[in-house]
Amino acid sequence: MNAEYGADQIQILEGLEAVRKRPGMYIGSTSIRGLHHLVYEIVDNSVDEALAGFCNTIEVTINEDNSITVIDNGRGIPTGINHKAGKPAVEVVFTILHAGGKFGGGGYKVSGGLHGVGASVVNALSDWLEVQIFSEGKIYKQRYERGHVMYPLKVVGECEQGKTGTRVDFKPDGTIFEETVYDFDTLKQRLREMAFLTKGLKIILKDDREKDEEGNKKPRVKEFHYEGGIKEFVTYLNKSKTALYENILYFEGTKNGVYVEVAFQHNDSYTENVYSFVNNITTPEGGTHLVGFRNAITKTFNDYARTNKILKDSDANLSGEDIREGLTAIISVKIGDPQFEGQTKQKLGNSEARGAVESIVSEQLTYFLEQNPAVAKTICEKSILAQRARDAARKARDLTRRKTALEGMSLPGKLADCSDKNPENCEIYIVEGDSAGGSAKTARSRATQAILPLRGKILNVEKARLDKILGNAEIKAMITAFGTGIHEDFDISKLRYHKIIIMTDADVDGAHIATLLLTFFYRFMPELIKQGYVYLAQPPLYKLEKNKQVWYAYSDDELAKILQEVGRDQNNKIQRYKGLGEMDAQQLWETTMDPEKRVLLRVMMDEDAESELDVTFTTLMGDKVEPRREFIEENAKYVKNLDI
Ligand code: TSJ
Repeated sequence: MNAEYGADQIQILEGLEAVRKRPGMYIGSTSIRGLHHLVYEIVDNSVDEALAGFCNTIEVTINEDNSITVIDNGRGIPTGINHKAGKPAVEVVFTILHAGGKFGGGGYKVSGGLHGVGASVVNALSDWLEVQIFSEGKIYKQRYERGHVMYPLKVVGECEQGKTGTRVDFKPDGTIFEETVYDFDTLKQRLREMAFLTKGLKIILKDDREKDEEGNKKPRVKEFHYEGGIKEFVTYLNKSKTALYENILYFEGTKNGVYVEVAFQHNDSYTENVYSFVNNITTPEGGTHLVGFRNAITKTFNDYARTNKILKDSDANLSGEDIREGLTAIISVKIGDPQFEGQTKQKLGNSEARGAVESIVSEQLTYFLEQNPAVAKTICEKSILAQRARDAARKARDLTRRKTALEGMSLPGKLADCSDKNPENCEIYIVEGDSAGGSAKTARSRATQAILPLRGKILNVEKARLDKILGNAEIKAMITAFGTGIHEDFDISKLRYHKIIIMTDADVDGAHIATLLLTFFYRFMPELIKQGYVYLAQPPLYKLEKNKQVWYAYSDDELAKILQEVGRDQNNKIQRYKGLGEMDAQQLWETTMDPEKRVLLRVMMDEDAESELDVTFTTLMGDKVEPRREFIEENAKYVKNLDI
């Protein structure tokens, strides 16, 4: 290390030490989610380069040792001396907190979202990190270990004259992250989203850990490249649904310094699927851009319906909700100085974004509707049907509300409730079928375990309107048992059980019922899943008996292991459980319900790529066979546990 590095170094190390001391403050968490965020932080820089118009390909590789390589073909991080810091700009980027993008010429810098961090944070939280820059026929390189510079930036070789770009390799620090194994699908989903949001950009994801049957390296590769950008995003989200018209409505423009892009299409379902983004970062709590979009479509469709006598003078206005029934939409804005608000800083606050989205969408949508009267009519008629159903649903809901108020919250008759009244201690088993429900009632620990048996298949909420859903007995039973209410009435503090456990047969029908239940929770009480209250019970697949001893196996692998241990001979009896009903109460308790012995799977969702969850549900639950076949084919090879 040469003398120039001395003085500055002290201050720099203090900066990055702060990151290592409180990693959660900079990367959100040190869980598997934070581990994946490291990749997004690096890739964001390459996406910025693409947005500035200098890069069209990004390659991300998961290496065999779970280190990550990101390569782009942009201009390369500047290697010249940054005069303020007295060292190469690239070193500033990696060693000074929050330095990303504040150097060099007036490139269009739009990143800076949720955590507002960057390359230096990734560096601080990596065992080692290497950066290479390809520029003017040379390859520059610098290496860091846990944020410390190992040597000054140096030229390590030559490349073709015209080649430019940046390569970063890093290995997350195993003493900081709880988990260090990358999940291909998690990266795949977020990178696909990034590609949709940046039209023309090609993102390649490679997994170098994959082997073929003989154990030879056989990388898994996925490529995302959408010339249509968010228009193709909407097509993708609707692929398992039936669109109401062919067009994807697409509007774009810049106003008040805000670049606005919106794409949407209606399908024949009853759910609203609107995703909003700011600078390519998802805003799950919405914000001003979403409000602007909603205002614009509500006003424009009502104006159109009045002018064209689709709504008569005596008819009430269509509500925003009516117009958004079955709507799939992407709202993407790019803004220089995004302000995030709300509890989790996931809500856009800039007021200029509301006006920009509202005026661009109103103006261009009005024109579109005039040019496409058939599409306009289809949407208005669908909205009017939704309006009527909403009136019916309100009556149904008022009735249930009044009932609960009058009868003081009467619990469903089929529920065998637990005696403990502290929700933290309580769990509810949602059990497939009355017979298994009976065994579970006998087996349970009465103080803390409640049992709610459900009869047969439950209603697919993807395919029914609210009034019908709220009239369904099984759904009503769950809503009253949980105590939280639904949708805008939902109140997590009223939850009566802190574990909601789905217990179904370990077969295809059981998996289907579990998916139907998860779909219901996701659509009506998503916080239950987001906050980790929902679990899947794991009943055993096999029972093995030998010399009056009993073993249970929860997978084929486990059965093979047990057989190896106890020896395979005539007198051992293997029983394949086809359903929960084949177990008596004692067996059900021992294998599936005893908190000391059971295995529960907690249902989690990837909040960094929420749109994918909808695609998974609708692909699995929808009418279209082809997308479902594709999904299963693509995932069967890799998925052992189909988590959502
Ligand atoms: F910062 C980083 F390490 F996270 C990172 C940055 C990682 C990767 C894989 C790529 C990049 C990156 C940065 N790719 N491209 C750029 N571009 C610039 O930093 C750059 C180049 C030239 C100019 C200029 O004004 O001439 C400005 C910028 C911001």
